[in-house]
Amino acid sequence: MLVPAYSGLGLLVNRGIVFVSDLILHHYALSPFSEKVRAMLGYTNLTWQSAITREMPPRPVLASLAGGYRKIPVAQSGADIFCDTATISTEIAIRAGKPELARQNCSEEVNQFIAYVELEVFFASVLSSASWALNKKVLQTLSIIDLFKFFADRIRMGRTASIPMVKPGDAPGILKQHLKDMEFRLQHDFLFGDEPNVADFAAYHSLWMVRDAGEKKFVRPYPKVNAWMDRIKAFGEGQRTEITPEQALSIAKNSEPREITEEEKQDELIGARVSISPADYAQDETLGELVGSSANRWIIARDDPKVGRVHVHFPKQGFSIVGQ
Ligand SMILES: N[C@@H](CCC(=O)N[C@@H](CS)C(=O)NCC(=O)O)C(=O)O
Repeated sequence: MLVPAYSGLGLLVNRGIVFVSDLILHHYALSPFSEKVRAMLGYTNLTWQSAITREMPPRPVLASLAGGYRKIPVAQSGADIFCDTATISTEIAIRAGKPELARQNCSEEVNQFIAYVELEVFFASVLSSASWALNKKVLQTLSIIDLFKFFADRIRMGRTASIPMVKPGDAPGILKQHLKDMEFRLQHDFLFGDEPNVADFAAYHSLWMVRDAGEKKFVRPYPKVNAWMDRIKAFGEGQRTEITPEQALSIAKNSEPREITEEEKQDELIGARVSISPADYAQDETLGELVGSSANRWIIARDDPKVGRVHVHFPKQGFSIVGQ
């Protein structure tokens, strides 16, 4: 059965109902944070359009849509562009009628857990997933030369980070401690109960990188973690259709950004030229005019010769804003 998103039927989401959504996801296969979103789209059984992007810049289409922001994934709905999985999750939560998929609707404990698994555990997992199996997968889309450029890019990203990065020698220890902790935590089907919330997807993608993408054995001794991962994997990735990045660009060009509410116009910086950037790593800035601000997000308007006006949404948490 097909029902439009926003219909209010979101509460009835189950395996049999497909929710039609307008979301486009700019992503690549081996991106763990993209896997987090794909798994959420699977759980909510939303329709979505997939625009595959390169594993590293230059990404000209994304530069037109999101400005300097360089992390992946980026989501899009017409001329609205969503940076960071925090804002993307909120968009999914709204469309699916599942508020527990947005971190601002979850407890402090859940938020602290997410902060830990998405920084320290994420980097420990990426470092621990290095393997020939992973290289072979990467080489399906990158040439050998690009593979070296990819490593150089990621080393540069680590060196310019403003947070202490996990040292390669510490990574396996951090990962093993996390796995023990997860095995202990998993007293129900999901981390915080019988239904998943955003924390499950936040914890899943790093371990997916280790177990499924890197094919490393770290997760093997933990039966509850394996069973939990299999449950999330079984959600699939929703109803996906492929489009090219250029098609996504023309969708943005032929759309108007959604209206900014009166409530979102109350910030004293509204109307100012600002730059917004992640505060942790890959801190490349996006410039524009601040047009909206709410408890959890900033929205800036930018004009690009290829797409015209777009609104770019950023979470407040983990990002910094500077007036120009
Ligand atoms: N806080 C970001 C983290 C995103 C992130 O680190 N993504 C990785 C890929 S999984 C990335 O952007 N790596 C650099 C790149 O792909 O250019 C989010 O939640 O979206």
